[in-house]
Amino acid sequence: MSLLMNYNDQRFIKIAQFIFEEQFRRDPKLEEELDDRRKRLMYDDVIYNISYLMTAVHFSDSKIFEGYALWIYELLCYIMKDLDRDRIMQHMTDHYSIMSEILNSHGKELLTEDELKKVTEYLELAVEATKKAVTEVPLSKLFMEGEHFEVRKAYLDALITNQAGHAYEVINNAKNSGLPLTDIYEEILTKVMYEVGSLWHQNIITVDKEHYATSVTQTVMSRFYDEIFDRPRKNRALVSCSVGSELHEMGIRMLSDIFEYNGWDTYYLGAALPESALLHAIDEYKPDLIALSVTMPPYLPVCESIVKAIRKHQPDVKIAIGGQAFYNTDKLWKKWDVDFYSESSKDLVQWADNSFEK
Ligand code: B12
Repeated sequence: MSLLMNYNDQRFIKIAQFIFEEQFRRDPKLEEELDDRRKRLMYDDVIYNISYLMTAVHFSDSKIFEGYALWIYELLCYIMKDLDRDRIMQHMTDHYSIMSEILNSHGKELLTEDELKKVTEYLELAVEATKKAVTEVPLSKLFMEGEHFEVRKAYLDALITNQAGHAYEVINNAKNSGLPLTDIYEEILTKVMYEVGSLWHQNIITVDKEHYATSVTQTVMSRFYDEIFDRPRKNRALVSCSVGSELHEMGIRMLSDIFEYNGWDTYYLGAALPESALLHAIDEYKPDLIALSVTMPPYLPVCESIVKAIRKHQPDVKIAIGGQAFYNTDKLWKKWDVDFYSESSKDLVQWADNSFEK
């Protein structure tokens, strides 16, 4: 076992160099992702990685290297916040595969056949452990509590690992198992999107991953449309939108879908709708109910002014407000001339169905 912890052994350094160069040769993207400082650190890491592997082989204890593989993976995720967890997993699993190939081809004089067998086996175990670690992110209480945790976790994992097709499959299976649309929207998609926001906030996932999760979820929602628009009508109309320069519109879109599914004719007008356009839509669609959504607190004053404008324009129309901007207020909605506020879309549908019963 000549390689054991002997950092100055020239044969050891040569193997580390081979591994390092081979990884750059196979993956040209690394040149963009790693500046000179990161390259130096990576080179040092190659040497550490081999020494940990050799320690595991020395004691015939695969756990020594597996534990190290998880430790180094989390460390790299922490120090390379600009890279996705999925991408760092790729770095490391490629690295272990290259290590295995090179040790098996260039390490024959240094290691016995039995040791090389262990090298191969332990590196494969490290690949598997690192792949699994991608989705092992800290989860909030809100996410873990309540029914359907398994579905939420499976959907979140699919988003984190860029598997849009699988994400859709998870939701489709939930639907086929009888989960109502409202539960899928509120208990799964909403809570997963909150978790995505929280992971972004903690710098655990990148901005592009958050955008990816958003676009996959929007596509998943659109796949319900055949059913949503094919339900008995109630001859009631809803106009809904987000106000101000608010770009968050998935919540109000979910609300609108739930109303449509419940037999209402919905006019969902998207994000950042100006006041004049909303008043025009009210004249055109003559809704029974208007639902306004605010996520970012700085748009609350715009919402307040829109509520006043609607009241002046159409005193009889019912107005409901909601969205996360109200969560951290001292019941702000009570001070406005609105008919309904809730944190949940489901509550509004129930209230509306009762209020407008003929
Ligand atoms: C996706 C997302 C985006 C997307 C939005 C895309 C889209 N098409 O909607 C984009 C990338 C555009 C975005 C941008 C930004 N975002 Co953003 N975003 C999110 C994220 C991850 C998910 C939002 C979402 O869809 N949630 C799921 C929906 C279903 O939930 P919901 O809106 O709350 O709706 C539910 C209920 O509130 C209710 N409801 C909603 N409306 C109404 C209305 C009525 C009448 C009723 C009864 C009920 C109701 O029903 C819904 C269903 O249950 C959240 C995280 C989070 N906590 O939500 C951050 C989050 C909202 N974003 C945040 C931030 C900071 C930003 C940016 C400032 C980031 C930046 N630096 O650029 C910008 C601001 C852009 C802008 N001007 O609005 C912060 C807000 C922090 C704060 N409190 O101020 C959050 C909380 C992330 C975080 N954890 O820090 N974001």
